[in-house]
Amino acid sequence: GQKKKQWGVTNPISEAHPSSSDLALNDSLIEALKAQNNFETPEGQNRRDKVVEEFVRRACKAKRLPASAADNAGGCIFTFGSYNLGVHGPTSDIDTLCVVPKHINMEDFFAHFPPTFKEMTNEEDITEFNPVSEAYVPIIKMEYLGVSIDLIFASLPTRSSVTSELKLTDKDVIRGLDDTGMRSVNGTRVSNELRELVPQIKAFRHATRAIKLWSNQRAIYGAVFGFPGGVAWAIMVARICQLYPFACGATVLMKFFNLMMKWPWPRPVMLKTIEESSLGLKVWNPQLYNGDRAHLMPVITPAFPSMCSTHTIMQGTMQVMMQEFKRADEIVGAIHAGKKSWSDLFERHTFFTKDHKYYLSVIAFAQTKDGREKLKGLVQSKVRLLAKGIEEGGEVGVESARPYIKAFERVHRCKNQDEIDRVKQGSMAYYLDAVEVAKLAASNPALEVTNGAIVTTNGAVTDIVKKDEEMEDREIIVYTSVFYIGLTLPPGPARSIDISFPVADFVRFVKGATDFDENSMEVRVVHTRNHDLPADVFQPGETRPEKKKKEKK
Ligand code: 3AT
Ligand code: MN
Ligand code: MN
Repeated sequence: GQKKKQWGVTNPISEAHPSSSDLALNDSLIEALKAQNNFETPEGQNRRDKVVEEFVRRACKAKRLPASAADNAGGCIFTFGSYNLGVHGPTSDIDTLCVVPKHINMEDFFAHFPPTFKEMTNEEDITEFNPVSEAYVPIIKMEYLGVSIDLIFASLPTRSSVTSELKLTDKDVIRGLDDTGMRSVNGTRVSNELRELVPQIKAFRHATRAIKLWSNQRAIYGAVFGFPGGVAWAIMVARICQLYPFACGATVLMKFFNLMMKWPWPRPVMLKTIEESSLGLKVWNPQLYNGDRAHLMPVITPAFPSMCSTHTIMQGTMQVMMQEFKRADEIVGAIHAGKKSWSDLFERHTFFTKDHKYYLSVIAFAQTKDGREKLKGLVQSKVRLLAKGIEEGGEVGVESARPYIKAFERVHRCKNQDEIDRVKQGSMAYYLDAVEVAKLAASNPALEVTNGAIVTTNGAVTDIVKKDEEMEDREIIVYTSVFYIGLTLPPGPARSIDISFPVADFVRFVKGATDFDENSMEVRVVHTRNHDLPADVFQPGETRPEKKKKEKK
């Protein structure tokens, strides 16, 4: 007989094809996703594909640098991320990788690509262009024809030419790459291999879209905060697809929660047997490495060298996820029974409305907008470690600490140093919401709010201290990004909370970073009660926690 292809490392659980009721549930799932604006419109998709085509054409030309001008095998562009997987939404970016032969190096790329690309492109088509050559993964972030594009770069040390025939999944491609190069090609290699390991791409895409939406709504998305990121969630879904190779998206989704809930963690989720270490490269191996053995919910990337995509998951975030799997499993059971609908599954979390009584506000303060952007990245990358420090330190009075998955960006208008100091401490008394910022700029033509300073028509006023002393009537605009950590206290009578050690460690980490400018930035961690949470953390229609009135005896 015909040899059947086995998907993944075990036999499938079921090879059933969708029943008519499965298909009906799948249709209603797609409707629910559409209602959440999860898909791009056909026009949007069309435009996006055109942008990619145009971008690839220009980018390929632009990177044909002087040294390689003679040959026409100078490199090519690949995509990765949600666009490559086909699970992107209307606001997704397009993640692109430019691969070039050995004679073009990183410096060449950052020196020549930006001017060349700009030269050959209409100025008004590029609305943002920001090369960051010093990043962990050097990147050019841009907005081209209204679409955000991330462009990263890799030079292959074993190739003297690179054409579109290059298969990036070939192991040979990474021979001789340095760490930075390895990181740059890894995203595309993982994404391409993942697509090949999935039995039906359509079911995978629908289920992955649903999981991305669900995990964002439930605030359990993002590696930087100790949850799975886009790739990790996609690998988990892909594994379920392998176990139900003929199932439609809705069925995969329903099986997903049950299997993940019962998964015998820390047994890894993987899509194929891990290729052994070679080329001198480390591969995830809990038998060999203590670090790997410590991973609580390992989800392993398929492309060599396999890594754990979920190494940031902590005790507390894992616990939250297990609860969410359980909740979702119950809801999909009810959906299956016709008692609930998909929108119940995608209901927003209650992180700020119900889950906690005590929060930490991690306040990143900066005098300029640019400073805030820098500091936000820095603080964001450490917030999870603060939560971990609190959890692991056995701190008096705290059982678990859960980071929220996004920062709140705020603008404040202050009169003097005293008010600025209060903003640093979390005060919202001088907070400007977006409407007020616009009003401020419109109402006073003499004032222009730019880049963290009030600029008068006579010239820039940038020095806050000077403004305070000499320009009493001027107002000072300052910026914060605030991260929240929800604390769960042990049951029983309330005890005092002392988290001064992990907080001190965290602040030291942040302030020790090279990007931290002590003259214009500040980072603080303050306690916030649920009824003191600022209004902008709530969605319209949500009930804010209220201070309980003392009961009369
Ligand atoms: P969107 O639909 O774009 O929101 P996505 O999964 O494409 O979802 P990103 O574009 O943020 O997400 O990321 C795509 C990949 O790029 C994921 C990861 O491998 C890599 N990546 C993202 N952010 C960083 C970062 N700060 N440093 C290094 N790699 C990153
Ligand atoms: Mn993306
Ligand atoms: Mn991106």
